[in-house]
Amino acid sequence: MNLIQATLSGDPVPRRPLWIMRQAGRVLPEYRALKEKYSFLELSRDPELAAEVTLLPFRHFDFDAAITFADIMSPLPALGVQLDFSPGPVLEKPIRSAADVAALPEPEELDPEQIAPEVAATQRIVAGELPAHRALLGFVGAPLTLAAYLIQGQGARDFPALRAFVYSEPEAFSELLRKLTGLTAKYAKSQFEAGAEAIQVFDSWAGLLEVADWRRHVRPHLLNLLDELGEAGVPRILFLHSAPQLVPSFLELPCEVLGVDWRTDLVELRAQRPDLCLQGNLDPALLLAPPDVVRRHTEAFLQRMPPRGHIVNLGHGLLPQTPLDSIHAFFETVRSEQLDGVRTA
Ligand code: 1CP
Repeated sequence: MNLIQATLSGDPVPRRPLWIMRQAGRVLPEYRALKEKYSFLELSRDPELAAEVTLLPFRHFDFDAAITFADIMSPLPALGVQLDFSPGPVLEKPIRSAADVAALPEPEELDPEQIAPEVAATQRIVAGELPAHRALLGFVGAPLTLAAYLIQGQGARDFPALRAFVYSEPEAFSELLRKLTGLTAKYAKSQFEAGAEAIQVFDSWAGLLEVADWRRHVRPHLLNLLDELGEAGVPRILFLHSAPQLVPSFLELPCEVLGVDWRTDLVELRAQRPDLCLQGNLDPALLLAPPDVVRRHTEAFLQRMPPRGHIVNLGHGLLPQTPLDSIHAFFETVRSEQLDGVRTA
């Protein structure tokens, strides 16, 4: 059993598990070298290459988990959506009307083997190569976060096109989230079957709507997704970013692990929910500071945050310009902690 599994099941661990969001990508010199030869789509659609990128971080750091190299938008071609990356996702034709939503296929019509089959293929390769002490994680985008890119057409500050769509076409918005939920549930289950030991649900843009609108339009679909994964026995890591107003609501959603960004006090969250595994959550920008500053803040964080049921991570993905020296300082500080026999849940 690896440390992530032990933490999830409440077994004693010698230290807290550690992985970092975006550990496989742009901070690594080997990744940047591959990007000279291949586009993101070429890398992510070739299972051999994607498996190689998934494993690249281990040349530098003995993390406790591998995160599959893919993108939250990877399953969308199964809905007939054409995508490019520059560097973030860009849609040829954003979804802007009820008719656009109606034209998307029903989830029941989707063959799971046709939803980003390269991702399961990547995971089968990685699962065969990963030593048993490391966990393989899969991931999906949460329905709202996927809808944000689909409607806006690309990343944007606060996604105004998405918010306008919720006001002008609330029923079509709900239909869109229903279809994305069906797609995402099938896709997550196929990753689990291919060897992913847990699935992280990235709700990177969870906080775009006011709380009442989120409750009415978004929560039911997110709950359906989490319930469906729970029924299939898929361990769920639910991550929300940029949504401090929703942390209390997310605490009530069914998941095995809740991950939050750096704006939320993880120690307070632990006090509220002693039973739930928590993931995170130092500020990724801390790793732009000199290594001794990284070390000092990481030590202080570990001292404040009780170790039981804690998976160490940053509060969001590594920033592209993060120096490897700072990742080393973070990694070494977390790894040097010794917790003989602490029960983790
Ligand atoms: O370690 C890894 O890099 C793991 C693989 C991974 C993951 C987990 C990639 C590769 N993307 C993601 C998830 C992802 N993609 C999220 C959720 C996590 C988060 O909030 O950061 C989101 C919001 C995206 C969308 C996306 N894809 C962006 C952000 C764009 C924006 O303006 O909002 C970007 C830049 C991409 C492209 C992408 N995906 C992954 C990489 C390495 C890249 C960069 C491509 C390149 O190298 O040119």
